[in-house]
Amino acid sequence: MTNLSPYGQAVDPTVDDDLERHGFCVLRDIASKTEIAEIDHALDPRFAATPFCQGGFYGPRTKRFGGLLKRIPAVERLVRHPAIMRLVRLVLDPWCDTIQLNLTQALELHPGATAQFPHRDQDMWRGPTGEIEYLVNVMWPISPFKAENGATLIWPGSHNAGSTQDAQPVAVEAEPGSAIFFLGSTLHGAGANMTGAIRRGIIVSYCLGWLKPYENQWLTYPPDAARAFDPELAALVGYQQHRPNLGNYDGQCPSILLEGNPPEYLAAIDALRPDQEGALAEFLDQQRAGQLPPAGGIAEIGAGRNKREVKSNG
Ligand SMILES: O=C(O)CCC(=O)C(=O)O
Repeated sequence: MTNLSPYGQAVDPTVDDDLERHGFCVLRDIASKTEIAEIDHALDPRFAATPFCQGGFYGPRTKRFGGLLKRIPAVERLVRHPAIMRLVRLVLDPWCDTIQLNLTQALELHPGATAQFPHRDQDMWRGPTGEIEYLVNVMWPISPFKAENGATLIWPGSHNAGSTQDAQPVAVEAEPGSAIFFLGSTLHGAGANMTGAIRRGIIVSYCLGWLKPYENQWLTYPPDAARAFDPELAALVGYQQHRPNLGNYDGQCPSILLEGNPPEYLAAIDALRPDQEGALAEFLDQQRAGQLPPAGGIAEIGAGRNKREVKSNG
């Protein structure tokens, strides 16, 4: 069966295979060139007013700014593109209850920019590596990405705990309307811009809902900004709980802040996963029947998917 995205294009089945084998894939022509040209135009005034970055990682010949959803509303179409969201969920869903937006950033690589320090984006968190994918990244070329103007360099096979010894990067060339999708564990960096023209792109990244995102989404989109968002977009920028109860506001889902001023006194309400609801119901039944579990029993709530035994101190 052909899987059609709402853009009316068939979803290319080879992308999943590329992503698994090489740690990246390119989704060609999934947005219209007109749509990208409009976004490009909308970026002009802000780039003109934005100073160059400071520091060797960002690069002194680059310009960047975030918060794209409040600055250029059309970026929502890229952020929530169905073909992208399908892949995001495929990679991240096994490790979390909800996914969240990690970053939206517009980036210009000016003539003379040197190649960026190769890095893995997930290294900003200090968790175990080689087991979990914490993040996925999407680079949307706004100008054509060519080897000469600094197309993103990716080390194929460097994902998970892949070795990079003797490995060579590939310059991922792509046209506006295509998306370069890579894992948080994939080694990459911007190439050198050896042309006389600016290379422009938009980075959108998504991470596990229980992590601190790179761009502070709640400050970038406070309730006054997020109120105008579609509820699914608001959830993506953090107005949702990650069960159990993570990211609550006075014990409730933070989306209550989008409905106006919440009452001063709120009842905290459990937000638990079904498996936790089940364990809790069993516990409460036992409690009601006077069969309290012995001290040192199994604590299910808050133990995540991998149940952990909690030792009693008593
Ligand atoms: O501009 C690019 O091609 C990659 C940028 C990047 O990886 C970064 O800024 O962390």
